[in-house]
Amino acid sequence: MLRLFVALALPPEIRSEVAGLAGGIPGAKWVPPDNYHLTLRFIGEIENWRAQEVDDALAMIRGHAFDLSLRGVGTFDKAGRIQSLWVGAERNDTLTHLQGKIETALQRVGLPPERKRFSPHVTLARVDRAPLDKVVAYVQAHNLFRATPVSVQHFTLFSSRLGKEASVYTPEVEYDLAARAAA
Ligand code: 3AM
Repeated sequence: MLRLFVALALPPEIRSEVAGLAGGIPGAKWVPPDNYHLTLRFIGEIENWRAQEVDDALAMIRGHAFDLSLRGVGTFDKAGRIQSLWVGAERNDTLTHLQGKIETALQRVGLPPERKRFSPHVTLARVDRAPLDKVVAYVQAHNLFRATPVSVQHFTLFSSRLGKEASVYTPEVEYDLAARAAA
């Protein structure tokens, strides 16, 4: 069995820009910068033969390169309780389109549809144990964050091993995106 997800890896320069945001909330569990990624589709535990089908399906996707601009911070909550803190991504039709193609490809090989609406983000921290007022103040203070735009030329199938401290994510396969035509 493999635990898999499809995501955009982030280049080291962007990881260090984002890492500059970490800190300042007592009780927060910050994601190690090596683990930063933008999830396109969480797959979960699947059999190896099915993982092969997933890989084949992803390899058929014809997507286009695009510029990714990370900006702003926000939170996700569960049952009214704030769970995670993230950096958002500027709206980008090429990214949305790519995510849609991945979703369609994975449903075609028999994975159940993702029910959650795609909300592109890079998780910064788990904050379920942090005081709410501190998280709110943090979001207000960092709302204007903007990273240098980065050119995305592939997407990646990652495997994930759950660790005690942090999960270990391993890029298994990279799928190239076609270069944009010169303007
Ligand atoms: O991209 P983020 O950090 O929001 O939380 C996990 C992480 O999300 C999420 O998949 C990404 C890579 O691990 N994840 C983990 N378990 C999940 C599950 N059961 C899940 N997403 C949905 N359902």
